Amino acid sequence: MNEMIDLVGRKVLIIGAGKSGIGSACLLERNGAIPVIYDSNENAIEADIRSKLESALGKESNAEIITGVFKNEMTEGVALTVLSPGVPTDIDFVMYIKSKNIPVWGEIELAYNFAKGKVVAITGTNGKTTTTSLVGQIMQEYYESVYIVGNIGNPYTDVAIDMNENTVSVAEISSFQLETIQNFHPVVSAILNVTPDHLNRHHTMENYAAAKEAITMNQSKDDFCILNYENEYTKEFGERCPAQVVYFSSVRKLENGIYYNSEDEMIYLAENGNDKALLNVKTDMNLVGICNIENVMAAIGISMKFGVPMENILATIKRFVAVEHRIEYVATKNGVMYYNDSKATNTDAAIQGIKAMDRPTVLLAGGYDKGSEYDDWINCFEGKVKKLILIGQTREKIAESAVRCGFDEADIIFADTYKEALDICVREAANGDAVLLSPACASWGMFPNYEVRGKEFKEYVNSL
Ligand code: UMA
Repeated sequence: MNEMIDLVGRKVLIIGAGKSGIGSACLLERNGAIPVIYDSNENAIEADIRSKLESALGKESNAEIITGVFKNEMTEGVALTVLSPGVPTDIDFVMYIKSKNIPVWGEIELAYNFAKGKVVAITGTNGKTTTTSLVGQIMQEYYESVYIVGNIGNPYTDVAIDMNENTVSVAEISSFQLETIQNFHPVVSAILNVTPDHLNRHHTMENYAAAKEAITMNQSKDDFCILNYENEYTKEFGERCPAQVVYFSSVRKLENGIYYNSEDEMIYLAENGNDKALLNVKTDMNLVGICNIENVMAAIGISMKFGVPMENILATIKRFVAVEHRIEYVATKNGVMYYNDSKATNTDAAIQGIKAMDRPTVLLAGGYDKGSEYDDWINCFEGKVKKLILIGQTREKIAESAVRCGFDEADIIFADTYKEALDICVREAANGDAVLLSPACASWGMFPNYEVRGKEFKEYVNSL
């Protein structure tokens, strides 16, 4: 607990009544503070928020709940404000709270002040969820008390008070969450990559990069930071990072660090020019694509520096399967490898899916029309897509875009139902090919959500 602020019997203003806000309110109430939950959504219903809170708390709550327009008097007697990650730090009422010298923490900072044990924290524009899941599994298979928390969808505040001195917290931390930390101090951190994203919130690339960099702000040379040598930003940051840096590279041999050699498809650990082969990316990993080779290298760096023996790290990597619905390998049937990338509900995500394929691919795509443009995605096919099977509302639009980008019209097939599309995929795929479900569209209209779309794909493949 932060000794500067005694919260027992004090009011704490929590902004946002989503997962983080409810987690924060429970943690505070369990520790004797009086939560005041404020949500600026005018349509938010106080009774619904109370019911979510009380079911999480397991008893009646003393919290005050306020929705709609912010009123300055809400800050009277408030000892601390806790922001949910989705609340911008520069909006008027937050600026007002700061002007009253009321400390403003994020949900991560609040949890950290109650948590025990050690933290490893992972950020980056892409790959954080896979890397966090993999590091989480490596830690869970080696240590007794491990929690996987943060942006991955499990609020850190939900579990902070269950921890002990030996707990390891593996935290996925977004740039939003990093804007509001103060004492948060991971012993090992990682910034996987920084490319333009969330600029509506951070306004400039510099601000966005600075938010990511903040993951190291309480680190010293006793700590470690794992960085991508092939990302312009993270490479440069390594030169001024306060922690000891371990680089990974998917492109070149490093003198010190972890690198991938595409010639023999092996990942190496280099220490002062001495290289040790760790694993083969084709036979020792169930994840595909350069992005996942990078995620695995980062996970090796994080776990190794935290103290997990290399043989344990490698054993878990061999067992680890992809996060469900993200370029998830399903099975090989009649020599055809099937991948479920149903979570690719937009073209950016679908680009990662197709890039991960290393063989002729029958691509199943299409779905609900969100008004997206498809050219950038189609231009990433790079001759790998041998047939494009299209379903849903967007099938004509995708086909038009494909033909415009030079894809052969004869290789586009429309299906009216999902079952028909799956049958066509099986028919069109030959020994040595891949079938990839990576729709680049939301599932609505044909499915309630992308999970159902992915599960039906897997059921179909497994029944072949
Ligand atoms: N709200 C306000 N005022 C505002 C903005 C929001 O009152 O100005 C209210 C909304 O009306 C809503 C609540 O705040 O009731 C939502 O809070 P939130 O957006 O912070 O969402 P949570 O449910 O608390 O979920 C958050 C993360 N969401 C965001 O960062 C937007 C989740 O990441 C995270 O899993 C969760 O905390 C647990 O830590 C999601 C995400 O999209 C998955 N993250 C982004 C990403 O991955 O790219 C950063």
